[in-house]
Amino acid sequence: MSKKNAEDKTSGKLDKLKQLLHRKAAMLIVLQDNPDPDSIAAAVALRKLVNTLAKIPCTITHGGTVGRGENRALVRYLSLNLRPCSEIDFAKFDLIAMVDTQPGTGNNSLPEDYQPDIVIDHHPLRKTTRIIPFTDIRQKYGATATILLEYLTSAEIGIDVRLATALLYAIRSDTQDLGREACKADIEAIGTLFPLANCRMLSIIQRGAVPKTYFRMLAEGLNNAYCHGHAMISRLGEIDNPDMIAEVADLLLREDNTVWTMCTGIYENKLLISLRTNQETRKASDVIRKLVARRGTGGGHDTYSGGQIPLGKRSRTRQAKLIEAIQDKFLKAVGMASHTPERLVTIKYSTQP
Ligand SMILES: [Mn+2]
Repeated sequence: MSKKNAEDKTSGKLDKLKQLLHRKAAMLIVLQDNPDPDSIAAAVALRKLVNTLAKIPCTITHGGTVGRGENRALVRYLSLNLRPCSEIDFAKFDLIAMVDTQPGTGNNSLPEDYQPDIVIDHHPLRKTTRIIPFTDIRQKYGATATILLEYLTSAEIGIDVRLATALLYAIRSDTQDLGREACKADIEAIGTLFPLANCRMLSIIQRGAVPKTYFRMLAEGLNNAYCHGHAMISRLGEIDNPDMIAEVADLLLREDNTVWTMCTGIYENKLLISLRTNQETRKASDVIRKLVARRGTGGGHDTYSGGQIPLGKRSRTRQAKLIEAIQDKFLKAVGMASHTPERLVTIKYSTQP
């Protein structure tokens, strides 16, 4: 989409959005579970848009937890009061919006009997999203934050330093500094946001403090990593920070010969799966759907995706069997099933303080 087309599209959508906001009293913004910087920033931008256009108060909610140290630092910096979905009376809101996720993906906690009025996202359009009154799905965009920035610009709404910092961080983190699935609009957005943002704060957020468990899980992730040809698999077992599997999958993908990574972990009685790839022949979003087929839900982008499988009453042994089965499926899907696994690192605990 050219810049002019994108601008026309956004301004048309903005008019439609204004109509939808007319005479509404309260909006609920639903994020993905365990929200990442893109969903957090997109929500804050939508809140700003809705507050300014129609003076409608907004509540932002999500399931799961904000796990990653960087994301917690971002939430603190924004003085954001994120509410857990379990505390929300959904019937109280006459408008429900979803950003950076869509209904029925399995990665958000909007109850099934509620439907959003607004969905703004950059994940592939889902069939169930088509019936939503207001949608803006731009799969080519590297971040939902970029879409929201276009709305703010189109509505001529000023962007304060906190919002600019959050949006900048969102785009940089979703696109890994424009190296992953970024389009021209993301590059332009970064150009707009850089002079407005607090880059010192951004650096503080990115190097945010992490608890000791972070290093324990990281060590476990490395210790459990096995190379199967060009694919690498690791598992974390029971985790208290669901973002950790994405972090390990990202880290392992940096290995010279690795083109696919998978990391799993168990959180709130669900098996969580993160996939990463740096090749272009198979999409990570297709592979994850194959892995979770009939068992759970999954989705994502060309090069990164995630899925979840409810564990129900499975015993430990059956949980381990499930993980084995998922790993086998993964290796088959990426053509690495015939390789003998090799440990990535052997940690010798010989050095004593
Ligand atoms: Mn995103």
